[in-house]
Amino acid sequence: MRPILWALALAPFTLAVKHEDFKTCAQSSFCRRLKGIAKRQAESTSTFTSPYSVSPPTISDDEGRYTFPITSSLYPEIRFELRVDVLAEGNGIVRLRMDEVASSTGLRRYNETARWALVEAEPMLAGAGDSSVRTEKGKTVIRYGPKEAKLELEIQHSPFKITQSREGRAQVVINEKSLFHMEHFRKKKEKVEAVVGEAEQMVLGGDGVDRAWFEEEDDEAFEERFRQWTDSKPKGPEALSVDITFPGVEHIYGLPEHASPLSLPDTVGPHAHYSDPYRLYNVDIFEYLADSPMALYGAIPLLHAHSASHSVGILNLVGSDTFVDVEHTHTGVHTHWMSESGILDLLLLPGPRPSELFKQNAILTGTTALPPQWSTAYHQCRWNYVDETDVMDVQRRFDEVDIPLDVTWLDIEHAEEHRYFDWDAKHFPDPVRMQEAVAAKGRKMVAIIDPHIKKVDSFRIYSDAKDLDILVKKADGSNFEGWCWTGSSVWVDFFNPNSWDWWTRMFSFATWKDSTPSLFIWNDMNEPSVFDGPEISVPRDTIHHGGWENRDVHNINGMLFHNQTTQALIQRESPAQRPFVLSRSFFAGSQRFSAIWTGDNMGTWDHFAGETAMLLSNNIAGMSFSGADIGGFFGNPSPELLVRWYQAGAFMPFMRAHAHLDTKRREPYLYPEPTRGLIRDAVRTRYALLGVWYNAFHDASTQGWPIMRPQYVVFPEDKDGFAVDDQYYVGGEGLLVKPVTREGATTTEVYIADDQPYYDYFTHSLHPAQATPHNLTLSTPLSAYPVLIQGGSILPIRQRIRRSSPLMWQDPYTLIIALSKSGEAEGQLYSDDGTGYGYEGGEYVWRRFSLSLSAKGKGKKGGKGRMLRSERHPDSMEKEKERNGWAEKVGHVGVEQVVVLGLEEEPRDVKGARGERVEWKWEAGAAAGASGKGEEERASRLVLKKPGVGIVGDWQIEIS
Ligand code: NBV
Repeated sequence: MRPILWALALAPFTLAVKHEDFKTCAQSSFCRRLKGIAKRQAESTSTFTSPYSVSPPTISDDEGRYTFPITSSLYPEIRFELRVDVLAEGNGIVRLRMDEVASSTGLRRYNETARWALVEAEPMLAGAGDSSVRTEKGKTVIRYGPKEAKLELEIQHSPFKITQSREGRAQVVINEKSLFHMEHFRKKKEKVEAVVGEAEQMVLGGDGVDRAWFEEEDDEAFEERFRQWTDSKPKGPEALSVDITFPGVEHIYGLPEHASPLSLPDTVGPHAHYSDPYRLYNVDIFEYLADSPMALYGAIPLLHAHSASHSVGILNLVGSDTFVDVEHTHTGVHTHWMSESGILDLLLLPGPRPSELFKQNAILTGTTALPPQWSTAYHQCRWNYVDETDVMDVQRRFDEVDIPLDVTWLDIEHAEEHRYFDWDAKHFPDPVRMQEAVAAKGRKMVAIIDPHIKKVDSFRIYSDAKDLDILVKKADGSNFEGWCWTGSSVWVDFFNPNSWDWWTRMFSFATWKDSTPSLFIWNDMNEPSVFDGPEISVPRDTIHHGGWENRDVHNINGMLFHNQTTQALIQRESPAQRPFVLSRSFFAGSQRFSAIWTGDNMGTWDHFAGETAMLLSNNIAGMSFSGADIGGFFGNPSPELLVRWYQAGAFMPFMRAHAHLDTKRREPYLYPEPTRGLIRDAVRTRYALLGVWYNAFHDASTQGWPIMRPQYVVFPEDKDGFAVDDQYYVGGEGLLVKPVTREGATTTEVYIADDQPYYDYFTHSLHPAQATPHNLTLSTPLSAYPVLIQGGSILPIRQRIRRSSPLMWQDPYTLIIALSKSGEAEGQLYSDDGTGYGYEGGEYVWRRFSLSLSAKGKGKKGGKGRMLRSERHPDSMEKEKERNGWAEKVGHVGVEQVVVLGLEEEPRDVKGARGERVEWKWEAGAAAGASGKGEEERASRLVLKKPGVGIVGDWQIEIS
């Protein structure tokens, strides 16, 4: 091991992030230059106007596409072009693209981000009649979208400004602050400091702004140093600045990945919470801070701007290093985006509610792929399970203590000298035997495949990739080499299409003989992490396919790696099985391929507490299949913290425990009671609710809905909930969760925004409906945490928990029905084989359950006259007439119990599907403290035992 590796492995846990490894805005020449404009503007006493104008204002109309030439008065000889596309889908999505036209230098800006991030790089344009354009004095106005929405894009010619409005109200304003600037390509001799002599300073922009004012002197515009590294910057300055204002809103959300609150606090101005902008630059950051705008492993340049009256979104397709300043004022929220390179490719999502923003983003970047169902269950990871015996021990010991487990993970030490694909034969002499033994318990394994490739000719992955000439290159054309776990390493350039088939072949069972269908993949370190590189990554001037620099594609790079791994897993079997790949790095669109996790968190209360907001931010940006290492990667959490983390983890879309090499072993079975029992309860709760999770994943995969939904999404008009980011709803399932993240907390407050009753999921105690938003104070000793069922919901749960989720496929369900204040409820159950693609052809069962007042019971809120129905879900396209293999397979799966919470009185009769009398048990509700012991109010419970119905086919049960 080289010293740096020792340092990583042995670092004491009290160390915090190494700030010096990562650039601040002030240390990045492009950010300095662009922020300089904003600073000078803020400090100046006179107003200055943008030097850019739409000139001349000629417009070409080509079926929803409008093209505007643009010029800058500072550089009259340089031509820019703005293209406005009105898209066919999404009720009024507009795409704005701007680029420099035919630079005399022959250089081009990177314009392919959309190709990787979007489902279709060129989404369909609206038809000619779907938008109209008029040019009047000094402006051009495009009308588009649904008639009633009255969406308009006003392009002010000079100074250049774009305003998007709905029904006459401005919602997004671009260049309101005159910070828009696209640095044009120039030869080094023309660089700003050289050209801004006396004469040049006479070239003025609007209001006397001169070139020097707009482009401050910068010695590092053509070559930049950071610590011991020099960035050769062959294209010189090519940065892009754009200010985007959201009038009339008080909150903006998004821009993952940051360890920051969901509602993004200011980075500039009098209320700045952070002193540097939010940074999007995928990096491997060691011991990251729990509250910081610093860059992390992934980047999604998407924002929601939200108020009680409207929501709008933007997706800024840029893959280069990007800093974003945020400032709230009484008129709205201002953002200032500063990117190192690339064109402007900005999508305006019109909303007008969060629910529509999700659909609009899904149209563009796609939805979460429906994962194999087992991957929504519990994963046990550690760096490292050392050998086959260790792995088999884990299986046995989980069984012994009755804690379910679906997936056992192997970290980097499983590979010989970290040559991924080659198993360490000493510790894993027969990987196939091991995988099969694990699979025999209905379980899976995940092995890590990192992107660094050991540079030794005897390693086939290296020699293949070298021969195919698909490696990332240095500026001089030679293969880039860097240092990572493997020692001296190279990296495949997944932008190169020649790498794709080859990578797929590496995962075929014929090539990778030590793999089986129950082995899945973890792609770590794909920012990529390079131990001896600038900011622990590849130098920006390394070259990818097409001659693009890493600078241009940096944030997209990790997504290409995990995408190709995903494609390889899909192709290794016929018929294809659903893949599972966990990635650390991600970009807009990653949700189509993989799950992600929040990387190397610390086993501390502050990290734990911040995670909910981080996961919510991922979720609203499309990346729903996200989780955080349970227990924290670094450090040794106390039993209390670990229990709380399991309780929270049971309600994260991706549920995995993981730990650093140097931590004490912390598999749940190692703990004495009560810790072990409390962890068991949490994991088993996940398994009981797997059907509910699958419903939420299914909605995410079809609609783009987030799985974790923050308050502003569920209650978009409830202002008091807009900043709440420590509780959330699970999909549209009516489950409200609040992790207990305070040490020693014996009570926890939950915010309730609506006027529905809520029922404790575990105890069925009742929190009666209240007319106005309020806080509930719940008792949360270590054994308890707030999971509430919103009145009006039906949850399909399972009471029998087996050692792994696939073994539960034919176990019966229990329907938990939590009545709304009007005495009704509804829910759903989506199921399919959980692993294949048969569902795409209609091989699934999708039910809608409802409990409604029947005609004779209407008006009487009591227990009379209700009908519980199971019907085909209205959106279902499942096969009914032709053979539906899945429906046949689960035709015998029953509903073993129905539990109705909140009926006002015991029914007189319950008739089953065939008119037979169904047996029931009735427990009347009880007022708070009824027995004098201070207990909470209890909901009434009607339990229908063996109601004689199943999960396939229509039925109804009458409760009268
Ligand atoms: O592969 C080792 C670790 C892994 O366990 C962790 O989850 C990753 O985020 N990996 C990072 C590399 C080094 C960590 C210090």
